[in-house]
Amino acid sequence: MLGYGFMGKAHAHAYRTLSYMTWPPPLVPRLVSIGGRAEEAVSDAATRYGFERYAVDWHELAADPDVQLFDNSGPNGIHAGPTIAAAEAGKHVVCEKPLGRTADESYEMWRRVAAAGVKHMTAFNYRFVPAVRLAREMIEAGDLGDIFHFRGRYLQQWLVDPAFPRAWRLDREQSGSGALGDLGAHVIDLARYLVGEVASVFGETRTFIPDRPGGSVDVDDAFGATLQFDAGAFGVIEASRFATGRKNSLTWEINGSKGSLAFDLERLNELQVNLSGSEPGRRAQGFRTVLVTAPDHPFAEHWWPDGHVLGWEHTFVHELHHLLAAMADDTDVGPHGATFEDGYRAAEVCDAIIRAGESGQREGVTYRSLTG
Ligand code: SOE
Repeated sequence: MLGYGFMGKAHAHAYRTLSYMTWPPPLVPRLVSIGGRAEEAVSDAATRYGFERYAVDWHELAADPDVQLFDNSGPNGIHAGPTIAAAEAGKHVVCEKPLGRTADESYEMWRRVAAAGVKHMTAFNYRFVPAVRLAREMIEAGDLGDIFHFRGRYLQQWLVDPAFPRAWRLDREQSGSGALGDLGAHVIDLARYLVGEVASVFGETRTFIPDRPGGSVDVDDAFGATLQFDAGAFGVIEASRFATGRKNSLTWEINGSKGSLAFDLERLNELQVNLSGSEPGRRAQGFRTVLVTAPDHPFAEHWWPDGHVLGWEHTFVHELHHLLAAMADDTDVGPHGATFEDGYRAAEVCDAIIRAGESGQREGVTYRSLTG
């Protein structure tokens, strides 16, 4: 594993938990080595998370003969080099989102890693919320009919304070973009997973505070965009780090000819369901709350009796379990896991939103294949 901060902790927790909660696990993870530049911190992380050793140089991790899966939980600027090197050394790879800092970098990652013939997954963990998987199953089964709307937003507040210093997430060289790639990429991935491919976008970005202690900010603090989906649906999406009062608010709603679904990450065990066609009459119409913890709900087999709710950290358990199963059985990571192609496609949508902001015009989204 490269990176021991927030995401490293979430992934390490998942590897440890899945090895006894999902029974029998597809593979039993052995936490071989963890990498990071600050020796004291990475050595502490190795002890705390249960890794056998640590490395301050990622080349050591990528070349380690004991490593079979390389988990890149590091900042965006070190996604490409180490992940490609590990894949070319024959290791399966999982990389945090956004995959690369730009669509070009993401494409290069997909191309090189696919050519290495290893399994690859972009860590869009919200695909692995049970309510999100249930929504996907319902949409695939036609329960919503024709989809008209996707409405999604991801709101945080941590940049409202002008004294908050410039960190790596505010530096384009290290992060690629701001709220767009960090939060918007999740919304875009969910839009693609639930509704389908995005054909064109219109959008704008904003930077409210361009100068902070430690330097200037050259990424967006917020963005808004409209999406035209291939299949005809209309999307409206938004993300911000300036949404005062909102901590980690990821919400989406989908409206179709036969019904609607709505989700809120801060109530992640619930799916709001309105199947208008099956309601008894207009006066009784409305959304009802389905608690997605029943024995026949997605991922329930790993956990507790009905009603014993899950948390944010469990999305990573499901996600990494899925990847280990693909490795063990040589099955595809997609369509439920996001592959590097999915990571690349989300990046094309992000780049198109930036282009639309610059041009003031609707921008088409074109996707490259591996052959060109
Ligand atoms: C920080 O904004 C962050 O950790 C994102 O990087 C994650 O992808 C999101 O899940 C939570 O917020």
